[in-house]
Amino acid sequence: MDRAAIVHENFLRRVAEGNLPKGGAPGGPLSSAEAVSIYRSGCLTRALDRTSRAMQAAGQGYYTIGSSGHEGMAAVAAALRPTDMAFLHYRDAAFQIQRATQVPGQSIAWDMLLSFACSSDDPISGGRHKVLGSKALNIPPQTSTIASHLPKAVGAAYSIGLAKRHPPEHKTLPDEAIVMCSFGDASANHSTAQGAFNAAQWTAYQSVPMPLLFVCEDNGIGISTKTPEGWIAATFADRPGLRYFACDGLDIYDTYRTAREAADFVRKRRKPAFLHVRTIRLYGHAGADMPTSYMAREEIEREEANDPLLHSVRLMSEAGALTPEQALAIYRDTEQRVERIAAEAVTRPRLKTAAEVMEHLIPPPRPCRPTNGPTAEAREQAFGSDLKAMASPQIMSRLINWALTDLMLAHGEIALMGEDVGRKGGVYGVTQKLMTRFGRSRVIDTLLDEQAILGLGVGMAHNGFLPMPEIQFLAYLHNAEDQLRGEAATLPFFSKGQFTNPMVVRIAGLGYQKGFGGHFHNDNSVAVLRDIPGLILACPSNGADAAMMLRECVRLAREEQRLVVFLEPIALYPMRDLHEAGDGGWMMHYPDPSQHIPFGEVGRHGDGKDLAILTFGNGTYLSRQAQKRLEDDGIDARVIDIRWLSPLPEQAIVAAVEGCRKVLVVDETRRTGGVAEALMALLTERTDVPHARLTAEDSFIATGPAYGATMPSADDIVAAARDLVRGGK
Ligand SMILES: Cc1ncc(C[n+]2csc(CCOP(=O)(O)OP(=O)(O)O)c2C)c(N)n1
Ligand SMILES: [Mg+2]
Repeated sequence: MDRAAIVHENFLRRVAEGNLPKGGAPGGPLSSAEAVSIYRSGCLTRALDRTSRAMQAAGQGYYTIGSSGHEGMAAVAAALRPTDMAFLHYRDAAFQIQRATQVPGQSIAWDMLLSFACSSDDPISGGRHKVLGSKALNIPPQTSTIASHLPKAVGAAYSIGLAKRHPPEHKTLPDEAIVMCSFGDASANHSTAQGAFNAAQWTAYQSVPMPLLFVCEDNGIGISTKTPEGWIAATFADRPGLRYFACDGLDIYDTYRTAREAADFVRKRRKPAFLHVRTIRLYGHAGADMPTSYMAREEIEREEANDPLLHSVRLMSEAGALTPEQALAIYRDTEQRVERIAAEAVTRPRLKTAAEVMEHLIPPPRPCRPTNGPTAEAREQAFGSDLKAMASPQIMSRLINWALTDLMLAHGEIALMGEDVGRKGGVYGVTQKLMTRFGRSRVIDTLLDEQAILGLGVGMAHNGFLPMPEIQFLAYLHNAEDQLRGEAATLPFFSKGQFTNPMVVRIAGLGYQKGFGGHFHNDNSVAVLRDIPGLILACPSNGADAAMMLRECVRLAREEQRLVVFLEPIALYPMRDLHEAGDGGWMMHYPDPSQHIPFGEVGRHGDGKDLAILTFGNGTYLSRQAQKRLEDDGIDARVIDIRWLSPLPEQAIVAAVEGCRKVLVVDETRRTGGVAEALMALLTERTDVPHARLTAEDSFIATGPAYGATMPSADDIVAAARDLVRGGK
């Protein structure tokens, strides 16, 4: 017999015999009605676990990670409000079921069974993934990546205080709400989790509001690896800025009382707390896992003897809330009800085609209040003497700074966050004066942790803000990349677009800083960003474009709820001249705030027909230099700045090279996995024009005199263009 069946039989037998496990007396504020409600949620959790296994065995269900042993989480839900956003551990069916009792109009068993069946009727993911989650219950769906939801829980908690002072148009959380996130004991060790605890503590330590309840469900094991005895208490009981609470998760009275205390502490003091719920895991990690292969049978049976539902039956009986006979009847009724509903759920439609699966990769647009932009007085006050400087052309970093200023004036929901973005104004001065202009709560000097920075953005977006996190250098995105790849980008997919985290992530990157910094300050690889479904990657090549593209990126995030990465070529921030010293050819006038470059529109310089140079970023700058030299050679070239690196503006690119005899792709990213691969494929598939590419080597970047040796230079472009045009290839 499998362990799920054994636990079930034990329950029936022991309740009938009155052979219930010993434990403390029921105590605390839990009312009888509430205890019964929590017990019902536990029974439903148990029945769903068993049914999910039966469905899988019948080839009709696809998910068996259970919540059995963790039924006490229903008592945690009862201690919270449904408006407290909850980022849940995958074992928290009981939490979600109990929360459903707090919100009218829910059909939780039906909803969960639809998700086990991967039916397209599943209200949270539409059959895309088995996730807990519900819009009505304020439970955003989670990925399977353990702990990756904790950084955004910190962000969502931070957002509540800020939203009280600067309410964003799309605010979702009430001022008195708190945020809850839960995770397992093994997950608590993950560096992502540790980063989130630290970020919450670091924030609270400075007396900044951080109403966040961490809930650790300690069943003593992660798949097959035991957590050292006492480890969670030893490492969390005494951390600065984090109040520790502990309860017995097998006892719904104790769990409810302690969770109430913890929630009250967080709600009143606006400080984070850590609730340690000691629990057990019944029948292994998931359906396919055989705990007997790594645990002694006696140990497994000892745990099974401590079934939390048996504890609840005893406790409720002692409290006079419910007799064991009544408890047994509820258990049986629930089983039968779930079986009936499951029989119906498996008949519901499932996703079939790629188009159906992909329907929600891109979030839906949302209505936004129209804005006429800032008043002249507001601009005068914010810009001060910069207004005069607008009369003359400026370098790119300054134009981005002005664009950010205008955008922040126009949209109160924009907040910037990153390392050194505030007081210092960024490593390259791009965010200078913004903290003075908009205050510390909208221009946030964060701690040094990229996961925390992106998590802050994702979480704040859950509460209606339009975050613009900054990653100081492209190479430092990689340690935190999952916050974009696994978390932010998947959210609309997992939730049918019901939850979104629109934001514009600014990243300073790419190479060509003359001899400064070496590889980590000149990272020239964007492959990790280009294959993320739904993510928009923009890369300007000059200041005027940067300002107009940034406005479009903010519009895309604000109105279309898109996840956008704005890649700023560092080497072009201070660039003044184009062809010769003093020509000022790369300085631009600040475009009027009404001007945008629409998503997918490419830039074009010249309309020569001998050659089209297809490029972006620094490549545009170098190709413009090459273009002039080629002209002297009698080669008439046009330079096309593709601007949008993902998704590629395919139509616009094909149109822009039309009528040209040859196309040269100039790509400063690596030969392998670089943008040129996609451009070459596009030209092959969609045009008859002969084409070639000039790319960076598959190398890291050197510091010192060889800084540019592995990337295309203007000389290289000229040589490659001559070869291509004259070689008749
Ligand atoms: C980042 C990451 N690494 C590995 C896994 C595979 N994995 C799934 S659950 C799990 C164990 C988690 O144990 P714990 O946090 O104690 O939760 P429990 O399952 O015991 O409730 C592991 C290693 C994962 N999902 N995510
Ligand atoms: Mg565990």
